[in-house]
Amino acid sequence: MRNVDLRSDTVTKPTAAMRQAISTAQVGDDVFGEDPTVNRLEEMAAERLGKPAALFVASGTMANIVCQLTHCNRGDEAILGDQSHIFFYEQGGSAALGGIHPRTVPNQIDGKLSLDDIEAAVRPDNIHFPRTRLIILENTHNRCHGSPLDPDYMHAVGEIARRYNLKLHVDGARLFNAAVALGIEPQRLAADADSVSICLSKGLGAPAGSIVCGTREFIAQARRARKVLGGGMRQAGILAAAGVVALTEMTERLADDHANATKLAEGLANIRGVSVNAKLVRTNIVYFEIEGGDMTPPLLEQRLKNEGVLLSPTGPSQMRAVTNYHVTSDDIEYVLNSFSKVL
Ligand code: TLP
Repeated sequence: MRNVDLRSDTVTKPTAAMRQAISTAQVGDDVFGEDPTVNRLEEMAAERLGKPAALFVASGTMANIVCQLTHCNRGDEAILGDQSHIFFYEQGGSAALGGIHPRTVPNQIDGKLSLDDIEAAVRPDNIHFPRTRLIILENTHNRCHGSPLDPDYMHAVGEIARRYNLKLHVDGARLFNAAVALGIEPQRLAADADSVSICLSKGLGAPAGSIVCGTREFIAQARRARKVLGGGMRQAGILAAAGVVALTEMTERLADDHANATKLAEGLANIRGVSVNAKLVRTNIVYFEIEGGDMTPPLLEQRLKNEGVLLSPTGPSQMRAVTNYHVTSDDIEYVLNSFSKVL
């Protein structure tokens, strides 16, 4: 029986080239700034994102909290989407650890926040109000069909941030997916951001790690935030070595994941009992609804598991499938056949 794991792109295992790079990595104490492989990865990432400096951190969640702690003081307010990963899936860490007040505005279906909503959420100076400090965008947007946000939109939000003297953070866990889908260099999507995070351990396949990019001053402060969170990782070059391979060898092939996701969505659209809008699928994430009958996401999850197909329930009638480099076009056909069989 096949094993097709579509629960997330986080399930990807390191490639042979990564394991090779790990085994020969030069390392040192990164808290002293002496790990040559971490330093190299940070330089590479900063260059790819068009920022002066970068910081290697343990995870996407750590990247986001490090950036928020660096931009905001306790009691400051951050404007972010009501479907954003930071608001939805990070335990309210910004409030719990940073005393940062989240001000949500609705995410549109394509992951954007309306410019009017953002502007209306900026607080005037008033003794009753928290101080608005930060705007946060997510690109691609996980819970909004993996939609890529385009550079014109990023720029328009950047203009609002500059007009009101706010900072802009971009949760770019899948920024390379966005760049590949839009056919542009990733730095165009980072140009308006004061900080941008990217994940190495999702579609890019590294075993762990994310990177934060920004100005030298910002990264110096972010390094302090990382340390207080317990993220000073010493001989982290062992992990960074895989990250170097991720950035050099694994970005362009994301187009294959996107093609497979489209194939999956188009195939699912023809299966009775499933509803999906294949036009919304532009990267590697497919959300679909289960319609009618007695079928529920946990039941379908179990039946597909019996066929060797893994995916995640994400709501009362919603499920998510995420393509990744272990999943071939042939696997997608197998998955579609499995759906037809069990539904
Ligand atoms: N997303 C995971 C789950 O947490 C939902 C997934 O399977 O998609 N930003 C975005 C946009 C993310 O999608 C994720 C992980 C993170 C941040 C956090 O990254 P990690 O898991 O490395 O802390």
